[in-house]
Amino acid sequence: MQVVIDDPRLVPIRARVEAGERLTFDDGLALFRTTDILSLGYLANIVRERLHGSTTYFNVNRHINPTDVCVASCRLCAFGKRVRDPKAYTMSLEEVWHKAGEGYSEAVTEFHIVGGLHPELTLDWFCEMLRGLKERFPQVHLKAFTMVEIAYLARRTKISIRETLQRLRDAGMDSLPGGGAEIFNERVRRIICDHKIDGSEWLETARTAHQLGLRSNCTMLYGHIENDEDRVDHLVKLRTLQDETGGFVTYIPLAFHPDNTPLQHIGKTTGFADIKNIAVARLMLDNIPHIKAYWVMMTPRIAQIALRFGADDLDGTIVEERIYHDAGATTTQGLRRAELLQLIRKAGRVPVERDTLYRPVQRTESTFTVLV
Ligand code: V47
Repeated sequence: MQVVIDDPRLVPIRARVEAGERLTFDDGLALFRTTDILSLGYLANIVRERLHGSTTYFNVNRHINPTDVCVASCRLCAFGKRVRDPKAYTMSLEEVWHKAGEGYSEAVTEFHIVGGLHPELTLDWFCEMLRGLKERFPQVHLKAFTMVEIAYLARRTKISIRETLQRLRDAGMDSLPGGGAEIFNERVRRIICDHKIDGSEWLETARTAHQLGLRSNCTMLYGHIENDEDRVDHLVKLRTLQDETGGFVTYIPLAFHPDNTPLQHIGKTTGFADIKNIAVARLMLDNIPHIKAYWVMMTPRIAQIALRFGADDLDGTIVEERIYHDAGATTTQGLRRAELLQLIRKAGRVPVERDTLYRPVQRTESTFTVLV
């Protein structure tokens, strides 16, 4: 089929995509600068279908945020609270274990566990939390702690990143989520999250995790004060690390939600920008297997469209989400498995329930088997 490409800047990129060649930094800029969204989607869909056909992944997961106390005070964030804030919360270990079992009857295959940088919770506390979860839910994959939390725990415990990761892994951590990467450019980082580890430390922590055999996801926060160059630079840095380690499983572009943050004056992202960030990622990140349209952040309606613009994953049931809802997300807290199936099928795609590492899951009622 000969599709007409309206934007002449995309014509040479089309040739490279069709030949399976790597796109350059300047290609990335052209992709972010085009308004020819249909051609962009056409190109991203070529790569998406080459890798995954029509298969669209989702999982049955539960988010757990043990604390919202955070020493970092990032301007981008509406979730973190100071330790003495009367609205702040910190769960006890028993509360974490209880929370894990609450919710839908559908048996979850993953707990996604992230929280604030708490000045008093120790590495031993987190190890006990993981051990307790494994004891109670031995079949559930524990995807826990952003690179930022790992680096903070290492600093507070006065041990290396490697040893911190090893101890958490020995206690039951199976992989790491992709949060905290924000945008690697230091100028932007100083404004939106100046108390966080810098971009090179985020990448170095991911490198160490991958060297230990742990897989992780990766993200980029867009739609605040970053420019096109910052976004392309971020994607290229992830791609370069992936060439070295192969440890990233999934990339998730995260749209900035400004409500209740000090950056409230910045408007919300548009559907156009959300779709574009999915498509450009699919085209630039040729070595990262999966691109996730995170429905909480994009809304299920836009996430469904994204399945035709490069995304092959919708994330999961989630049950209870706090980080985006504190920042003004209007989406529901969780989706049922049947709703995810329907969203995918109505987009003409083939749903496949997966575990965290993308092994298909076969279900009978509320139990499951991972097919290896
Ligand atoms: O690290 C925080 C971002 C991340 C805001 O790995 C905000 O499978 C927008 O990383 N507006 C947490 N974004 C979410 C995350 C994630 C989500 C789903 C799946 C996976 C995965 C990872 O959300 C934070 C930060 O980058 N964030 N505040 C905000 N106001």
